[in-house]
Amino acid sequence: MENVDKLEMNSSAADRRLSTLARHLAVTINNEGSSIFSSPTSAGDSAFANVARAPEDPILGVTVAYNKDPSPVKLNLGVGAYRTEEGKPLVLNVVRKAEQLLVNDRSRVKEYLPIVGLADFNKLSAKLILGADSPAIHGNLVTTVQCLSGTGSLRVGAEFLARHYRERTIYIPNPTWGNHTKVFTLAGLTVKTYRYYDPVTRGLNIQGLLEDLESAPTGAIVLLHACAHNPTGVDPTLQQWEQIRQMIRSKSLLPFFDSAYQGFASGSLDGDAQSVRMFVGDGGECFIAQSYAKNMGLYGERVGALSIVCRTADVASRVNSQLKLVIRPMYSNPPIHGASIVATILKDRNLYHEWTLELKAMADRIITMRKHLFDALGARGTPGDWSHIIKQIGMFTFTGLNRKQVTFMTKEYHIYMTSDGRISMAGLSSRTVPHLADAIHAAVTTVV
Ligand code: PLA
Repeated sequence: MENVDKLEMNSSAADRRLSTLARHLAVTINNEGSSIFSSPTSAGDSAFANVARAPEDPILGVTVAYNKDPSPVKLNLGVGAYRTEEGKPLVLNVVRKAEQLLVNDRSRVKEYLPIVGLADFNKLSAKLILGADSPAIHGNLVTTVQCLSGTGSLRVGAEFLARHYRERTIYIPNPTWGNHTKVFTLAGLTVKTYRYYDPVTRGLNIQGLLEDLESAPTGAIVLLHACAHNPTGVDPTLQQWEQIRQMIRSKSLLPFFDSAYQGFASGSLDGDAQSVRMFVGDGGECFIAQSYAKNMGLYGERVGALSIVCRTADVASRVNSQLKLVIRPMYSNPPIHGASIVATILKDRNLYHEWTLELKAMADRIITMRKHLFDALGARGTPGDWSHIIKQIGMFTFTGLNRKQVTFMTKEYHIYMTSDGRISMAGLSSRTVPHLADAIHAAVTTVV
């Protein structure tokens, strides 16, 4: 009998997922003005003749378009990927060193990792975000699983919540990283938004944010960007974080932190973890998805971690057992190389120190680019207040340029960026700032 009940429960979860998927696809397809039933023109007898062409991803598709452009002056400010002053991707020195150590160690093998990943990596990742002296870690209240970078960590966390948490609505900020809605919807959660950014002040709409959280149903999940909010570059102050924390706890909402930029906002790993630590410090529960893509430059290695902070050690260990059931049928277990690099760096005092210096240098270069761009627009007398360029935090500037102006800049200046006017400051260099400033000036003065 019990098994039958379980089966029924599972099948209704599966139904829910299927209908969510159908809804999601319907939206995508309608946006494209076509339908899966539209008849093909040249697909012959293919079993997939009715597959509609999907649009490119709004962020990664920018790189696809950039790669096709033969112009020598083209500039990719779409995806958030760090570039050097020479415009080249950067492999951190400390990463090269760690890789050398790994290669030289002949005792290392390529066996499968456990389902939850590399144990050292998990422990060190929790320590990195929560702090070495975190009582939650010392009390074994935290369970951490290695996942496929930030995205995979969000997805595993969302899948767990869809199966085991009573409230299936997640509130995400408006705007937010474009993939959040898809990750959470396809995991079976219902996505709603809370007010975040005020286009008039180009700052945080703290009033709207608090009101929206106040009217959320008790227990709802709330997605928070731990630091360097993407795409706006606007973060709450510590005082505002405290207001948010109080609201979340008073309504028994469940915080889910997305920490994709630790160290990139302020240049300090501890500084950028303060929001998360504030929430963990109050003894309440929370989820944290960590990515090493940006702060260690390990983009393509797909290294990340999901930590769930629970009330008791016993709950944490039961949660861990269920996370394994989420992961095993999805990708069985995570890859070994990137996590080994991270663990090598995090556990060695000298390598860790070297990493913090390289990270600070990346953060500082981004801040310098902000200043250069701001000055360059000032020098051109570009109409408007551009002070948000130097006020915003992290990898991106949310310029305020509209879709038409973005299209103009791409067409006339070969500058690639997302259509919401977000530019990756990490993709700029002293050499390319004048070109961008010229383009923005032309867009603002000729396109409304
Ligand atoms: N969360 C946020 C807020 C992000 O901005 C990104 C990456 C991720 C999670 C996922 O990163 P990961 O899976 O690679 O660890 N956002 C990028 C890239 C940098 C992307 O869209 O995939 C961006 O350009 O917005």
